[in-house]
Amino acid sequence: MQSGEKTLVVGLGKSGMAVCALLLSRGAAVAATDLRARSEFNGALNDIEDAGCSLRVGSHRIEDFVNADRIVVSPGIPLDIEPLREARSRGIAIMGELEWSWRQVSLPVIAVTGTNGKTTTTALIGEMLKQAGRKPFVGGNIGTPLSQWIFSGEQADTLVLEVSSFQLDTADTFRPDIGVLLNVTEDHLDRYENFKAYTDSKMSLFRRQNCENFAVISADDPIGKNRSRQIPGKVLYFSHSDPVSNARVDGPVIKVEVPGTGNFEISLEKTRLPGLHNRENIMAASLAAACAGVRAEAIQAAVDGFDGFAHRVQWVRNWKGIDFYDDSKATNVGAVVKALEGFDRPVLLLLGGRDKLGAYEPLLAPLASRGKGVFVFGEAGPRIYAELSGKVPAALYPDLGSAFRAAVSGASPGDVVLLSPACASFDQYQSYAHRGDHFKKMATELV
Ligand code: UMA
Repeated sequence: MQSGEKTLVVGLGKSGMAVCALLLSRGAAVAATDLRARSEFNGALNDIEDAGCSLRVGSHRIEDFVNADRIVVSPGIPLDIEPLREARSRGIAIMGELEWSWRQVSLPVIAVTGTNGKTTTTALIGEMLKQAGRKPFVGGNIGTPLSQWIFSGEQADTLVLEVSSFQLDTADTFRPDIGVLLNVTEDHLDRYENFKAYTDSKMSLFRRQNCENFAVISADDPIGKNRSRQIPGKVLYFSHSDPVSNARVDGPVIKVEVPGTGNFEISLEKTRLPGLHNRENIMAASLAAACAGVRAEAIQAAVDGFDGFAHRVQWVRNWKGIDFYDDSKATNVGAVVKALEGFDRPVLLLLGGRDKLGAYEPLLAPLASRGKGVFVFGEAGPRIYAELSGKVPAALYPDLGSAFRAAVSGASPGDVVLLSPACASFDQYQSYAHRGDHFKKMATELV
């Protein structure tokens, strides 16, 4: 960055705030803009303003965008808003927080994307590296933006990053040494023109890779598998069933074969990560860690010791023989399919929230074998109900509370009551965590 150049930061959530703080600490000229009104920030703007950031809040103005030398956008900013289009037409460099911060560091990068499982897999890779005595930074879309970690001044020897499609859309030169694509199913169709555009975004993780880099792909995912031929790096596959994959489930173990590092087995006997989808996450993480030079003992120790995350098929309690699971993080249909496939008992499924406009029809197959009832709620309720009713037992409720009460009264000992909503939470909650906490509270208060 040349001195005197002005950077405009768009969006002042976690990503934008961290970019501003880092740039300001380096004495750069920084302007920032956010659609939220000043009063909504509750004083959070004070530090960057005191450090010299010039602010425009409450609206975006085209002149701020076209007067910048460079624009750093937060992942949640739609890339087709008028001021960005205008800046793009004038040749002003636009990049995302991930791209910008990646350019500031030179450390090996392991990047994980996919519609579902990213957070668990990213954290598990981090644990495997730690078990091997390494010092990874684990972050990105998982919670701590890379720029925030750089600003903190903490040390690391490897970056393990969860990467979203939104971040990839603005990451033109980002090149992970090891890239992991877990799966691609419908999501974010409210932001992408169609499923192909979303798929292209996910595949762009690999576009800058060279023949020295690794790509870890699911052989069971048709999108990843079919498009893996385009990947310039060394491709390693994981699979539940494909016998020639580099990692595959074989009874109670995962067999791993990575050229150059030898073959080993990882036992699944002690893992506390439930369900088939977590087998995939463990396989992908094991391959990525092995590519990074982690030995089998460290991988096994991480698999045995890892507890998983809140709101991801998290067991809440058993009440009168009924198990309650909180999977509020499942905000798309693919995640719900995977959650359902993890159960071999009758499931009463709580489904609904803010619609992301994908099809709900893929739920029918897993529901046919274990769906005891679907309790549909929230803004998306009527559309989901219209798609599923008549094909599976379904009923419509105004909110999660009433859907929950109906599910509990229909459940018997041995059943599972599962909140796995397939929708965003913002129609009735602040976040998926807020929604999951409400579910957990209702389940814990049952007497
Ligand atoms: N804003 C504008 N103009 C607009 C739209 C939004 O100014 O046109 C402002 C909003 O008023 C708000 C700010 O932009 O103040 C929000 O920016 P953001 O949505 O990028 O929020 P961050 O806090 O920076 O969070 C982002 C990721 N958010 C999204 O991708 C939507 C977080 O992922 C991520 O954890 C964080 O960076 C740190 O890397 C969340 C997410 O939902 C968890 N990700 C999606 C997913 O996982 O499916 C992709």
